[in-house]
Amino acid sequence: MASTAVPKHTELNGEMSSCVFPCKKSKMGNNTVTVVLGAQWGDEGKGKLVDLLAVNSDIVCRCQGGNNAGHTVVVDGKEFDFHLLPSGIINKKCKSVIGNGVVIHLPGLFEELKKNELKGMQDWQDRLIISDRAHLVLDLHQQVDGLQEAEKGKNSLGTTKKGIGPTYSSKASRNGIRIGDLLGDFNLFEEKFRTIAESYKRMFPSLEVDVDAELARYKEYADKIRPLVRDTVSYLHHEIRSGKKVLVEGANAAMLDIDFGTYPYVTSSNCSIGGVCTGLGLPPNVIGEVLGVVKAYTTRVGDGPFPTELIDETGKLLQERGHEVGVTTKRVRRCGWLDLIVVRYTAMVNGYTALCLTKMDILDTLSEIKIGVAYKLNGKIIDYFPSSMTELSNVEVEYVTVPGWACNTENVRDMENLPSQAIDYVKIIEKFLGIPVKFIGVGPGRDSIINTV
Ligand code: 2SA
Ligand code: GDP
Ligand code: MG
Repeated sequence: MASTAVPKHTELNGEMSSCVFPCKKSKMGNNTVTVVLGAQWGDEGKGKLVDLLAVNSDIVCRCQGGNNAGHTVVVDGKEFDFHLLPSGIINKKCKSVIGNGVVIHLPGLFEELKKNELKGMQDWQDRLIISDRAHLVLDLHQQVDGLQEAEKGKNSLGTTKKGIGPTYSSKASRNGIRIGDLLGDFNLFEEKFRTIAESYKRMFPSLEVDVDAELARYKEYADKIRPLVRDTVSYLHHEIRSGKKVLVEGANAAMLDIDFGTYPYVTSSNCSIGGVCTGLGLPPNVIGEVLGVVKAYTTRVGDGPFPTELIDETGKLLQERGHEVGVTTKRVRRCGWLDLIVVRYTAMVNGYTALCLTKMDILDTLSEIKIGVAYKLNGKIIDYFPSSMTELSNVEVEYVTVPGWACNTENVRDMENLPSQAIDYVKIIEKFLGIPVKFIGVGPGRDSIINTV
């Protein structure tokens, strides 16, 4: 396990050098940042782990995605769902950073803040920090998301229609509008807004945008958001230099990564380890622990190939027992057996130092459990993860079948009290991947976790 020792400020003589994590001699590459990443197709329970780790962190950051994400945290029986806000926001001791790689729908953000205020979240104004480099998701991006999906017809991707793809497209084509633009000269913001609206109108004549009304609305948002915005790159570097513990909350998951996921059935950001560096302006040498969150079975919401999918009674049982419904869109999630070929592939990309295995309790009623351990194509085992969706749709999965534990694990809090079959299930995963399982989730609440070390 990588060291989580924090460099002392004095070790850098307290100076702000031109390169903050500079050369080999620096003590700054001391792996002070812990990262939580989804190891499958999302909804593994990242929010719960982040909430748990936030207790020992000073800053929790989101680095990519937008309010397509839905992260659930359950504390004392009260459920919070976070979309744009880092799940650490309910922790009064933690600052929450929305980094440059995130795309922000301001109406959605303020709605989310209001909703959580009603649930008892207080003083978030003192804790929330937003990057001036983050891009804005406009309502028109959300409309375009819906129009593009409708245009694709039966080939639609099953997006959340939160405008994520169109916003990252605007960013990549350099028409995007950043938070900093909104807070600068409003005339320039207006010019950018009109340009982007006209350009999308040309592509989608049915698009409805009341530009003047939108501009008036954004003027108000600018005033509301101004106190929260800063350059988060220098902020984070400064805080890390002064010994603060940073936790990064990945959104979506590696199989939805724009490069490594099941393209085109992916989201539009890098939801794997690279997105942590680019979405926060952190160099790789500050990253220590990389915790992969793995659901004890597999789920997927949206379209695209899913080799271990169960379209039968067992799939239905997992869906129902696991309450597998999208946190953002309320879509029913597809369910299947744990696919270790998927997790091994994402482990290669992300370099997990340890795993958090969630939702073990959902398997409690099964007498037999299958685990996908190899893919075959044309009768032969393949040693790579297919990039072609045609190939992935045609793989035949080889399973190992293990006995279930057929008893309730919800109240188990240590390894010794887990049924032997459940321990064996964990061991198979550890052995196959060569990565230790550090946490095991046995319920949605903050306390429903087994710390294996
Ligand atoms: P998008 O909207 O462009 O990012 O959609 C592209 C694909 O990414 C999938 N996606 C997700 N998959 C799992 N969970 C996500 N968050 C919500 C949740 C999803 C929901 O926590 O349940 O409520 O439906 C998420 N966000 C994006 C999406 O399904 C597309 O396959
Ligand atoms: P995320 O997007 O990865 O944060 O996950 P979601 O919040 O979308 O979905 C995970 C769901 O499983 C949420 O409803 C959590 O409250 C719940 N959950 C997380 N861990 C566990 C667990 O170990 N057991 C059970 N039963 N539920 C869990
Ligand atoms: Mg989710």
